Amino acid sequence: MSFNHKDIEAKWQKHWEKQKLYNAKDADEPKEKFYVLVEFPYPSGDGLHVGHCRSYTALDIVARKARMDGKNVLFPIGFDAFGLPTENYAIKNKIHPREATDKNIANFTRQLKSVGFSFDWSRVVDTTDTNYYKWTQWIFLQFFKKGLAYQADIAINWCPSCKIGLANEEVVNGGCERCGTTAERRQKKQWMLAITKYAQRLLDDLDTVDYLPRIKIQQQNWIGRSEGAEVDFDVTGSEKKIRVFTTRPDTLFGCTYTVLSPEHSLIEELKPKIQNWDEVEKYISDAAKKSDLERTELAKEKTGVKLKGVSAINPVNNEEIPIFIADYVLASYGTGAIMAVPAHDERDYEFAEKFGIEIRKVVQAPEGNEDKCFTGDGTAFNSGEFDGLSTPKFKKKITEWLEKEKAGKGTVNFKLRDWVFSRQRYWGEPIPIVHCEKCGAVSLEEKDLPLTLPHVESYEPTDTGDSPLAAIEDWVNCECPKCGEPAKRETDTMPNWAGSSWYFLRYVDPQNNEAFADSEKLKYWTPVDLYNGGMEHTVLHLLYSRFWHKFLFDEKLVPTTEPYKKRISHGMILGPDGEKMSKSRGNVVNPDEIVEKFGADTLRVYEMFIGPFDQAAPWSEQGVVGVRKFLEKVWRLTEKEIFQCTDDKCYIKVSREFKSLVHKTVKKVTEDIENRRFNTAVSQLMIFVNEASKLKQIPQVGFEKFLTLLAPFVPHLAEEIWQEKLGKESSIHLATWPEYDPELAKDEKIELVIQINGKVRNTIKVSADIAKDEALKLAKESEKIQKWLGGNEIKKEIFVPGKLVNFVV
Ligand code: ANZ
Ligand code: ZN
Repeated sequence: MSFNHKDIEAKWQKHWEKQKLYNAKDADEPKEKFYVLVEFPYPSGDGLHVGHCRSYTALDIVARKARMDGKNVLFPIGFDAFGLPTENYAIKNKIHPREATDKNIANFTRQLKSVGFSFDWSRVVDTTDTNYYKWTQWIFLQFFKKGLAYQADIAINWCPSCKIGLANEEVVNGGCERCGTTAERRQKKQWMLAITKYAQRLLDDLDTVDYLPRIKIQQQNWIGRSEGAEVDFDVTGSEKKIRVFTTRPDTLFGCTYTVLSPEHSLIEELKPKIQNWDEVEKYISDAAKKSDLERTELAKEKTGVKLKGVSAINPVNNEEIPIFIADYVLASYGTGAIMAVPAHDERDYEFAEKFGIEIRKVVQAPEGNEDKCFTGDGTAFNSGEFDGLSTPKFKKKITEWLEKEKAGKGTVNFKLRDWVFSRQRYWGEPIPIVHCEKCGAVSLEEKDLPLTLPHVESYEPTDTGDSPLAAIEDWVNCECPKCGEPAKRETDTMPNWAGSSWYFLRYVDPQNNEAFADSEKLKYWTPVDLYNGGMEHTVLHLLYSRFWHKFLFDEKLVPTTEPYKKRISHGMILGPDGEKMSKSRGNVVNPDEIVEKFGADTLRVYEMFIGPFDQAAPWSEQGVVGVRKFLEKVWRLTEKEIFQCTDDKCYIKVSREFKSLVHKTVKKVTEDIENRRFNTAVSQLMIFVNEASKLKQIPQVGFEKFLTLLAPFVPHLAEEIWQEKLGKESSIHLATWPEYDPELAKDEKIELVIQINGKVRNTIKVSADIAKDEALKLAKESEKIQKWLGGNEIKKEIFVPGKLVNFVV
């Protein structure tokens, strides 16, 4: 007998929606709040991805359990709908991006509902809704008022194919993140957000949040803090100085040349003195064509040109040294100039070898660790009065000396750059600024927000690099809000990352017209307690939204310094071939088909069972079938006699082991959900069902506990059994999470024997039902076994459950 998933799922989805079962209560609720957040999807034309379902199911389980634990849960959803894919789709299919977005959102909504996620649908946000982006624009104006949104004429990364400026974060391996075309450099006037002003706090406050270690590390590396010094080198026959940034001021005595980046402004200033200007000019124009990545790659052959007719003076020994321009020095980092120390820096070493420049050692490696280019810490020599100092001590001393001599100072540098906030495209939030000849860049008044996107006929990007908005004269031409004279609107729009930088705040109070959210509601709900999302968003969305949040905190508009208390990440679901799913590979699994054929409950359990939540896993149709069979087995349990009795004593009728299994299952599933081991929670539920299937009669107390554990994973089927088979009058999702007796849930321990080539070499105490992988792992890790193995390769691993492990070497 199989169950009819289509009827069951549709029936309960309708029922829950009517009951508003999953709507969060507002701030006056006495219950403890719990805010669970998933990254809202980009509603692309491709529809929901099984990868969305993995993340959403996992947090749905967490949210459902939290409700059963008695918490007031906020588990919202929305749509991050501005951006290029929709605009490109609209261009190609000749439909308005608004229309395309509405269509895609409707499709996503249908799909999300069909999987039975317990989202609070009364709080949906859509970043392209004027009631939403009004506040995105409003926040931008607060940045502008504080001078943190500013315009700059800068070299930006430009994708010649998408015809769009790219933030550094959007350039992957030198190419456009979306289409892969090699990014070029272009000078353009851009709106910028001063995220670098927050660099230190973004770094420091990582200590106050609970993020996965790999997420923290990625953010730290991206922010890239370097301590060092700036040192001024005089230029011969000139008033000008070359200011360099170095993390190794202790190597100053080994500096044998200096390098300016090809974009350095000093080059133009020194032009009258430079004797080989033609050569210099050619080198500069060649360098402009290369991306930063190409230029800094260690393996790349070093190139450069010596500036003939000028030299620099090393302040520590007054030595005259050559000045080069070379593209391995970037304009955008430090001061755009370096002091080169070939003996202790690899890139300088290569360069010096090629150009025949002196390589002078000044750091003695410890224990004669003789390398041709030693880059570590050591002891100074060839460094005058500083000889004998250790690297850290020398750094401190020389920095003091530089400050005393007014030849430099200690300083800190960050890799993080200000955020390029302009996009020359249509489908984004208009930047609410007017350009007036007299008053300059003037902000719209808050009462004039939202500044809505005008309807246009053509969204084609222009070759001039201007936004399509620039062509709509009656929109562009306006009055200056300050002086009333004719003025022009800003025609750039915001990047896709704008709307997602604060959406979690809007969920708290999505209909508010007076503020982006009510402050009492913010106080109750924020910060987000648990946030899950893709690793690919660690340095973009996650850092941007932390930055906005800190700014809003400084403006006293949000109550916490950090937006998210805890951040976790899921692994990707790969195609059945083990490759990333993509249309071109033809290995995409459509969740609609799985829901249709096997049911949402099966899809959910399968995606949890597929493997450890944080690791990538390939799709397997066979696995889906297996999970469906498991659910049918659950269904068949209801055909047994489920006998009622009021207390635990009724287990006696069945067996004591079964009672213990119930308590063990409660313990395991509880702990596994808390630690996001969804796959092993499912395994335990399967063990329970296998055992229960062997019984003729099942005590209802145990069965009910099992059903409540099952409910977050299998919400529809559990509800059907709960209400229709057990005759309960209210939803299982309002039931209380079961408790367990620790005594009964205790694992039985056994002595696991570990053999090598059949000889007993050790025993370890483990739980009786230890799984193979775990047993092998513990066996290998045991010290005695490591000794016996002595690095020999294991040819075969044998596991006898509950008894022994044998390694054949
Ligand atoms: C002299 C020196 C000697 C350096 C030595 C290193 C080792 P991080 O740690 O990433 O901050 N540098 C400075 N500005 C640069 C630029 N615009 N483009 C390319 N390289 C630049 O790196 C700082 C080091 O990178 C600096 O310290 C400088 O080289 C180089 F034994 O100065 B160092
Ligand atoms: Zn004006």
